Amino acid sequence: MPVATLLPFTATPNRKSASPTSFRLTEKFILLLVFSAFITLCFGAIFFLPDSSKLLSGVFFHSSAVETNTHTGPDSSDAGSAGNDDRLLAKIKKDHEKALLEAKDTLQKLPDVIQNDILADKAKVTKESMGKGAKDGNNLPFIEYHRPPGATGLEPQDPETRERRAKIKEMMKHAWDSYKQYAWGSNELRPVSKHGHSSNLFGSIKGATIVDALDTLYIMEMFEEFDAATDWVEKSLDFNVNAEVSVFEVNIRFVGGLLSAYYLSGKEVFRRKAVELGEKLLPAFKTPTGIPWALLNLKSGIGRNWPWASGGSSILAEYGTLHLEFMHLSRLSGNPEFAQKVMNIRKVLNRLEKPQGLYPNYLNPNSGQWGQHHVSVGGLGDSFYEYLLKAWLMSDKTDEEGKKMYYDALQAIETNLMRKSTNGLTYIAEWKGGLLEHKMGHLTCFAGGMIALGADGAPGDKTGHQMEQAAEIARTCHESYARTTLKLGPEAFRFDGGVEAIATRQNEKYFILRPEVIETYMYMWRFTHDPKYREWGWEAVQALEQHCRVDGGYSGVRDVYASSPNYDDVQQSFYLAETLKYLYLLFSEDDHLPFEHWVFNTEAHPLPVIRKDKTDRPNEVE
Ligand code: DMJ
Repeated sequence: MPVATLLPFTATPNRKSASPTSFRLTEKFILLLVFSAFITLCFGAIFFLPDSSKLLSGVFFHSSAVETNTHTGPDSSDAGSAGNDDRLLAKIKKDHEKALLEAKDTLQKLPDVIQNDILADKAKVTKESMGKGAKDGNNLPFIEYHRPPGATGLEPQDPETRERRAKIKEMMKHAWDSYKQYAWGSNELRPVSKHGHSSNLFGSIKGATIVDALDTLYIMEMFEEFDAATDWVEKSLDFNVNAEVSVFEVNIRFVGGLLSAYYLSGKEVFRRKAVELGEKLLPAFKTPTGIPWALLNLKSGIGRNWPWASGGSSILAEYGTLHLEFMHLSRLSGNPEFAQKVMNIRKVLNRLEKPQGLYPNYLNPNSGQWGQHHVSVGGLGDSFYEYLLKAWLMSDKTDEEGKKMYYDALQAIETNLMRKSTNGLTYIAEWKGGLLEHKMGHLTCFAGGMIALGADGAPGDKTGHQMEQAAEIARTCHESYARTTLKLGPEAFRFDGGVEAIATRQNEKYFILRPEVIETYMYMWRFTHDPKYREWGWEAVQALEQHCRVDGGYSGVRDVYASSPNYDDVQQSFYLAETLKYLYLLFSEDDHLPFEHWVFNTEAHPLPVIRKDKTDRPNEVE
């Protein structure tokens, strides 16, 4: 059969048109068969198209790329369009393959590596935003604020404790109102002569009491006072001063106070001010070793050390007490420089040989060598050890280096400095070039609380042993109060010449409203719930009320062995920041500023634990 007979629509020379009526039945059947096969083929083709939304969008819809190419330029000819389509398809295919390869790579990575990649990308973005002008604390990266748990606490169940706690709040009100009335805006109050007082530790920065007291006002729920203090910070706290300040004091009181106020209240002004001040402190690190100067002119950025410090040395307790605040400054500003500076201090220390494993109090920032070999857990050394332990706790126990440095140092202290008196009082002596001076400072009494706080993580099976040491130090420090006439502790007490826990030198008999003994009671109470710690705290409250309270606030006294107080006429800012705060917490429930969420800086300013698994929310702890 010729093909022509099978194709009725094929024109033949002799036939002008072909009418369906003229087909035979078999022809009609073949025609129907061919037609339905054609329809089936077209319809089926749709299902064999590639399964890609990208490709489909190019086929069924006009993507913007297709649109652009078909309407512009010399390529809009038919031939050009065809070339364009090929290039487009090739590009789409390439992108598709690249995306598949990346996804495959990602799937093969460990979760940790993926997490690190995310962190690196985030740091890059933050750094770029910092580069766009976040240098003055005014242009900080956005942070969603989440208040950590326990910022305020419930009333204690027990009526006596409730009453005592209310009494401490009343004391805070008296201290604050007096400052407000007689010294508002000055650094501290002279409660007897009733006017302002400024120590040169803060240069011409003003308002130390306001910034130091902010968090105490907040946790005691004195919100009206807190708002007045916030208003002052907003309008009057000024760091643009041409004056020399103590880097350590400004850091622990101002930076620490502002950071705590931010974490408790969420008010941006505190974050901004803390970062602004932190930036101003950075030039202190411009030394050959990166060990910071003790003193810094905030305007010129020129630093120097205390003239009395062994051969121009920096002081262990000063350069070693920046870590907690600077880690938080990096988290809140997105600027890694703060953290880098304090991590470098550790590097320098870890390269040095330590006599008997001990850290001398003096280190030369130019040579990187120790100065005089004087070791103390009191003044000049104290909070360095505290910050090693707390750096580990604040890092959610990830800072293994801080942990190791702390427990190694504590072991060396136990071996070389800790002693028991004839009548069984444990004390921590001072070490001068291998010789012991059997004296313990009021400042050293914080060590009871520190050792208790670290006991749980102690290596080996030393937890119980360290808790005992902490309890013994608390007892010794209580004795130093109990053996005075005013029932307040002397600045330093001795264990030689036939005395135990008593000050023998006139210039060591004063009490300046310091917190360390009460701080240790507070930690011991939280860890043991032994009622004696609350009783000892209450004894101190009664002595403060009887001998330090005056009409215009609270004053230190010159001699705790005298029969009546001789006032020094200073209400220290740390009385509001630390002494009254630790007393209040001693009579509060444990879920108020709980230790698993908060770490106190050395001025008792609470800073939240930085959770290792909450990388995107620096101030959220739960
Ligand atoms: C406070 O400023 C801090 O506790 C510091 O670490 C040492 N001493 C005073 C209070 O005594």
